[in-house]
Amino acid sequence: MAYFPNVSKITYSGKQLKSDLSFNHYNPKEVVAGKTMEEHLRFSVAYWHTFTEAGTDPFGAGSKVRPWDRFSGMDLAKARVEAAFEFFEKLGNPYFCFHDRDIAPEGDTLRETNKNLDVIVAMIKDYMKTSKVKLLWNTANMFTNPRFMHGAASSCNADVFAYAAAQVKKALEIGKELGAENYVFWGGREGYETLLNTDMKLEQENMSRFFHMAVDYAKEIGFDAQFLIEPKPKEPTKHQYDFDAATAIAFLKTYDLDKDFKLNLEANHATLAGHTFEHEIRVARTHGMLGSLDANQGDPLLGWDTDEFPTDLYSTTLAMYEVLKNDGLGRGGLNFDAKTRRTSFTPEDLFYAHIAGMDSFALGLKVANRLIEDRVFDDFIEERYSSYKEGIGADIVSGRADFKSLENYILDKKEITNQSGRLEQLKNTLNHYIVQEAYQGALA
Ligand code: XLS
Ligand code: CA
Ligand code: CA
Repeated sequence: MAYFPNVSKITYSGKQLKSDLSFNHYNPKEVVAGKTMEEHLRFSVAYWHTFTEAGTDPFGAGSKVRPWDRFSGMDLAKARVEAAFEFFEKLGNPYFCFHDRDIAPEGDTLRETNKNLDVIVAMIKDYMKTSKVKLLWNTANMFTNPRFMHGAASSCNADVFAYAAAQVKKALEIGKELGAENYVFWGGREGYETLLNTDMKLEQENMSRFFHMAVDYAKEIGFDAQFLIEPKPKEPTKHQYDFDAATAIAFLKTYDLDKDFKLNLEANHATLAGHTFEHEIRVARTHGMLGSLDANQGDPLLGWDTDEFPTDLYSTTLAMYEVLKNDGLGRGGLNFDAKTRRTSFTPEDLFYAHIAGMDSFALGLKVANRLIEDRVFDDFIEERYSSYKEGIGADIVSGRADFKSLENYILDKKEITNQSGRLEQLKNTLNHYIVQEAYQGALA
């Protein structure tokens, strides 16, 4: 059955200024810095936004036209799998991601819910035999059902902790069954609204207990996915425990989990935390904790998680700059945790949106590679810190210096000379690189 009859296989066309149902920059087999674009970018489609999201907002009912919506219950779940694999085939994304509750409806008990999951997981496994698409990561939704109102692993209610544990146990088994390369923990409601009713220490300790149990169980069943924590500062709770990359890393180190986890970083979560996407990626990569990326963007005029498709070339370029400097994403990928706007309601919009995201990251990759090849920032930064290469600077870096030797060195020095940081000049250079690459892409 064709759920997207108006769309055929998306291919690279180049040359086009006006975007259509083809790629202008994403050319999967094109080699950049020794690897194909497909290998660098490892694009993934998010099941929830693409196959279950209806376009509701606090003021209105769903607006999205989805051909599978004529079904309900398990039939709907099955129709979504059919639609998903038709979509993957046409878009050519190498990966996808899902929450347990995206793919199958809940039953009256966890046992019934798990039975529903078994049916759909078997169906997905079957499709994966003939499809090229692989599972980048799966995760457990422990935030939609009202039972998680106080959190999951951080809930004040031990029964909820037990429920969450059983749910993740099943999700790990599913990840193993489908060969997931990573497993994500986003703490949907792991946070608090007010300290007046919260035992923060116990909640955080319980979260760490939960993560250790997950690591142990994955080892027990031989599920070797990379575990990832996804930071987010707020929404739905007012304060989320995994606030940002630095907070999540401190948590992981405090509770002796940093060897078993890396981070899944999302652009919109970065900006909600008051950071740029590239800041979060830089923090993770300097700690060796960069796992995977949720590729989207927020709206600078709105203070919430809008999950827009990424089209901001500065953000995609600087994100890919960090990724290249990290020597790639390893087992991670670029997952479009993004939804079409409420007004972009047709099935075809799902393709236009993914094409926009893929082209934006492909262009970002090309620009980032040229910036690195030409050592645009590297040379500048090297020069900027050159005072640490010799003399007193070299003593500081090597550990030879102490407060007394530093005082001795500086006490009678009459003048200190600084160099300009050349911020505006560097930004203008970045503009030139983006524009030139975009122009070449349009003419390719
Ligand atoms: C929500 C999160 C969520 C995670 C997976 O804001 O981005 O979608 O990526 O649970
Ligand atoms: Ca996300
Ligand atoms: Ca988000």
